Amino acid sequence: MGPAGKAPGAGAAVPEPVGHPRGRIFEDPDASSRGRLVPDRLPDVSVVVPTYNERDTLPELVQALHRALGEGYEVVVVDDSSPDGTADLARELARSYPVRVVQRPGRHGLGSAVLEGARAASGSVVVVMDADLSHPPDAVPRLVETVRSGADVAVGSRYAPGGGIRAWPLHRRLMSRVAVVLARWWLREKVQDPVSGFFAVRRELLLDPHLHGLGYKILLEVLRRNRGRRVVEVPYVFTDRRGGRSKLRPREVWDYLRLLWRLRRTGP
Ligand SMILES: Nc1nc2c(ncn2[C@@H]2O[C@H](COP(=O)(O)OP(=O)(O)O)[C@@H](O)[C@H]2O)c(=O)[nH]1
Ligand SMILES: [Mg+2]
Repeated sequence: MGPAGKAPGAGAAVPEPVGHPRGRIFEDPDASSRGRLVPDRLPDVSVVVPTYNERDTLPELVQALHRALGEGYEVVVVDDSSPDGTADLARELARSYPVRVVQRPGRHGLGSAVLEGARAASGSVVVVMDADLSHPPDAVPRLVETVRSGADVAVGSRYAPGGGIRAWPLHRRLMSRVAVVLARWWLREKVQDPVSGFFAVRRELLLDPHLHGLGYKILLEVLRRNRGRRVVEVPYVFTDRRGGRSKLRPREVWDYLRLLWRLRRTGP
């Protein structure tokens, strides 16, 4: 039994930033007094959004997620101390929306940001998406429902029937296709879009200590570690980013090849 007078939300103290292995979670200190961000129960859905210089689109993304999800959700922004001040902007958004910010001291990559976000998340379902509006916020409820109705992983899929890609430069389409072909051939992956950056998953699958989060394609690792579990593809149409610039560097391409190699060696 906990000590008396400590009911959740009752006279809660101003939340302190919570220490974290690499990042720190920042909560808006005013939020508790307004009650808005201290729901009676923890959110069931956590949308993890890794960011590096995404000021242009983050506010619109957060608003659209709010329209799509209404309540019972949180957005966990994992920012690698973007020079453009994305983390400060996210903290401002946290005054009006259920946004939490994990700020890491340097750039550590997308995959590891997703894992860090999942560790900080409260929801039993975690949705992962880009900040740049390439992944449609109004498709998030479908991904969540798919997991709620029994899937372990719901993959937002550009290559399943009904999915697609709009306004993406030819070289990006080609790179994406090659990445998919490699994963399906080298790892015998059955999913049609195993390199998607848009997916929902039961949170505990992302807490697996064997995931290393190398490079951009964390979904591929999750799929590899969870062979035999229920994976459902949910088609959606990807559109090119609506602001800012792609963070994909040659290094991420190299990391992808290393990841493929590693997964083949260590996988089931
Ligand atoms: N925290 C964090 N986020 C990153 C990093 N690299 C990319 N991102 C974010 O990951 C998402 C995907 O990156 P993006 O540039 O859109 O890649 P693209 O869609 O393949 O062109 C975006 O929201 C980026 O801001 C990183 O090193 N750290
Ligand atoms: Mg993107």
